[in-house]
Amino acid sequence: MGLPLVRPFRTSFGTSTEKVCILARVETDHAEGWGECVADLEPDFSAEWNGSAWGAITEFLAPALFRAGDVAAKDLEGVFAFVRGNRMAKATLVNAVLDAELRERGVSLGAYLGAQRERVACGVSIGITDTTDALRAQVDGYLGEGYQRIKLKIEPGLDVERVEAIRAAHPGILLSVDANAAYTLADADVFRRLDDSALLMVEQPLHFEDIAQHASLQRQLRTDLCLDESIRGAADAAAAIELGACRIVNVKQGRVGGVLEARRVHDVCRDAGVPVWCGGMLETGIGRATNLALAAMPNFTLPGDTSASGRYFPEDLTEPFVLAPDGTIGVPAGPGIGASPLPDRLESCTLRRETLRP
Ligand code: NPG
Repeated sequence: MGLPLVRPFRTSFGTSTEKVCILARVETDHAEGWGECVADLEPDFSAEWNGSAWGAITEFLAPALFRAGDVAAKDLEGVFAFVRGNRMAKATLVNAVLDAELRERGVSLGAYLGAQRERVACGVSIGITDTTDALRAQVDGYLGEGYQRIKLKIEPGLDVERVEAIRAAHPGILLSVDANAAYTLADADVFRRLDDSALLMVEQPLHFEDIAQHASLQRQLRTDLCLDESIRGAADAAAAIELGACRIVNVKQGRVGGVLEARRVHDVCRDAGVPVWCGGMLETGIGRATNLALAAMPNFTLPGDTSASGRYFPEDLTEPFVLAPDGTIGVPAGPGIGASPLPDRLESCTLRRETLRP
């Protein structure tokens, strides 16, 4: 058993009841660093999953890191370039090595990335519920806690009416939907109907490889489309924007190969006048600390999915991240990601451990 979730999280591709992830702890002569892999138990959100990430790290990436010797984090992407894809696995080590480097220098990840705020605006992503009443109750609860934006997961058949019910109950809130690629262009009518609900955005309606189809759908809608799964890095972001496939981008550092590439995605979008926000993958406090630093960069102008620890876990792996009543969470100010696993907590939920040496 991994970390139990406070409630099951259902998306159009499946239901999660626990969090099981790989954590990399790198040790240098001077410091340790932590990186959390965002892959999950199954290859459903993306092609990567815990088994593939474990294999990529132990068989290819860690040996390449050791062969490279005294390598700086900024050069790691080059060291890993011989491995195609496997971005979640690469992100784990890039982030961990960068964390160690920054801890040694006494610099916070936020400062390193050019973060411009000490607190970030937080939204919450709500899984598909059995009933509309249950959804309304969850929305009310999260708004009461202060969350600044509500995102509803949708799937075919559980979309327009659900959204209309929430919009009717809360006319003024920032509201968005996320389809996790569950629709095709033949469903365009669903999204035309959603145009009347004044959504902040519709996230990833179509298959992740359907960039041209997203552009076609965007031309038919007033509501902004946002891409998540489709954006594997800065080049994808530039192409999607140029083709008119989206007007907003969800940046998940784990999905694009780590915080260094995430910064490039941020920059490409900023230069094109496209706002970004920080996505989430039900991360523990390690990944959450990383995301909070990223979300403090200037072009993260929309509230992200960086919710408080208590929204996910009865007990986090780190000291919990807490939402202030104004709907913000503080960016860790300590060196590196500014958070570490609580040793007893980590020990009690570790399922498998492997030590790799040069
Ligand atoms: O708050 O961390 C969070 C979850 C936000 O909805 C969320 N994540 O499709 O973006 C997503 C979804 C997700 C969760 C995807 C887990 C994959 C795994």
